[in-house]
Amino acid sequence: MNTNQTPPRGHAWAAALIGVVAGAVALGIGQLVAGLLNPKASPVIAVGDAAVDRTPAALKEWAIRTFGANDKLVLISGIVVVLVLIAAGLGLLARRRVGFGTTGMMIFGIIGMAAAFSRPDSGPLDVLPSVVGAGAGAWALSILVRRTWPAVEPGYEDLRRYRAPEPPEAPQPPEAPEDSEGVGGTVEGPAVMRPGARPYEFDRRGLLTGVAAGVVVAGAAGLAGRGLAGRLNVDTERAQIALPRPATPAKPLPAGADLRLRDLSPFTTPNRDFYRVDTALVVPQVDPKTWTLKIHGMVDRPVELTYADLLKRPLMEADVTLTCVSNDVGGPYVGNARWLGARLADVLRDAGIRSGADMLLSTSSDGWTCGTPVDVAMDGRDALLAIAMNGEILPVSHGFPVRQVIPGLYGYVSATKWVTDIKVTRFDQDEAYWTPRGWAPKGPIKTESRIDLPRGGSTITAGRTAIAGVAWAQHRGIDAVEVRVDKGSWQQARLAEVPGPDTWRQWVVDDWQATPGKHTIEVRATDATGQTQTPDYAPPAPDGASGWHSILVVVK
Ligand SMILES: Nc1nc2c(c(=O)[nH]1)N[C@H]1C(S)=C(S)[C@@H](COP(=O)(O)O)O[C@H]1N2
Ligand SMILES: [Mo]
Repeated sequence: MNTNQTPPRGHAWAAALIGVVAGAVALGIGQLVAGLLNPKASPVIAVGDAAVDRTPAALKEWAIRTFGANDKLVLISGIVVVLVLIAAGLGLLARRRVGFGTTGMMIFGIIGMAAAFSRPDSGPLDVLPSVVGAGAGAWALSILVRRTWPAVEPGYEDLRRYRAPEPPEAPQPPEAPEDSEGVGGTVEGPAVMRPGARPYEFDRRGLLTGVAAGVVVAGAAGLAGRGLAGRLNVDTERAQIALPRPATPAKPLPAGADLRLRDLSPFTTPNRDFYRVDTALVVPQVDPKTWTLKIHGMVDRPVELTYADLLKRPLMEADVTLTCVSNDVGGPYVGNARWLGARLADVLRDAGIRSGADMLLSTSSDGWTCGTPVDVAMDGRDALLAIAMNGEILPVSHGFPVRQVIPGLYGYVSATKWVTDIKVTRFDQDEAYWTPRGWAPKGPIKTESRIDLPRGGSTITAGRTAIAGVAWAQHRGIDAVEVRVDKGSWQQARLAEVPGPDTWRQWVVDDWQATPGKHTIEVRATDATGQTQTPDYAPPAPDGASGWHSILVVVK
């Protein structure tokens, strides 16, 4: 007796296609549910966030070096490509047995669920987008897979109960020839075709309407989900806040702070050009009306501040250059802005730091953490709880409503955006986000300098040429910058003015006589403690890059 219960199989390409469509339905519905509940719980974002959190230092460094500011886009695109391949695979599994495909879909739902649930800021409802999405995807898969099956006569339509006709010549279960293009395969099979149908032909129109319906459902659900997520954005709240007046305005910038050379980084980086580095795939949307900052841990009086409380404090302005520890020698992850905020030290003093505490563990609304030495925050430098940047309420992507700005430390140990919590603690008791991922617990900024012009790798014309750039050694200050061409003697660069030790400093060598040929230009800076930049190259991990920036130019 032949008890073969395998249903007839459709074409492999059709199975892969419906797998992808079912996958799209799963993600679209997942997005819709996420839009209703929490945009960050969308399956792709949840998996992406989980991937980001599991990224070790070396990989993060590589991603930032390779993809720069597009690293998030690349990650999301990578996840989508992998998901498309997996979905196609699920379609092929469903072609063998429907249950294989739907089970596979549910397994991916569970992965999405686990990813959503593993977020530090997740709630129990965050598993729903993945669960409902996977359910919808499995359902779509089980419906669509039937449309890839060969058409059969009435009475054989319940293909789950399909049995191959009895021997004598036990025929193969009708399987699409792998090499055939679409319909009209020529392999022989059981004579159970719909009258008039060609052997192994399936209802192509049925398949295509099913696919089209799936695509429409996925697209509509996905768009609706995004639209719903948009209602949670805080652009309106932000626009309604009037820029408060500083109690202590910054002194006007010295006249010579900006040399105003074409292609030289301007002294103040406009907000729209300011680099952005964070682990958030969806920019946190924090409503200032409900924002609070808790200060607790090793303090005498735990404090909880509202946004209104913060605005009532005397606000001060400071020009501070931020630098990312991931910035390689010559890299772009450094920018300078005028920040407005409340003094962090005053707020901490209100709480009363207990002796023995040496770490401020700050946490953002999305659960990222940052460890700052207490003595740095308290030593009188312009460490701020900042609410504005360059005369504008903080942009959402730069930490609205409130972020930390602390001169002299790399961003990962100082510059918490969307900050909601500061725990006063000890380095031997707590660990911040990047520490277990291979970055140093403490991160004072290393003295660095960068050549902005001429551009590395460019071709320039012979004759008198300016060489210019920026140098930084926050909270120590830059005292000298030297340049040499083709390993010749070091030449002092002219330094621009600075408002203080916490910003970068522009420099220029005005009178290089560029002669035809290839030339190497190198730069090194000396900070106000008298230390000159080491020539020894170190990569960004674990505690910041070192070495001289060196460029090659062709002179014609
Ligand atoms: N909430 C949060 N804050 C964060 C980060 C982050 O991942 N999440 N990254 C830090 C790092 S590594 C840097 S360099 C600075 C960058 O600030 P910016 O994006 O405003 O330039 O933010 C810091 N603050
Ligand atoms: Mo950073």
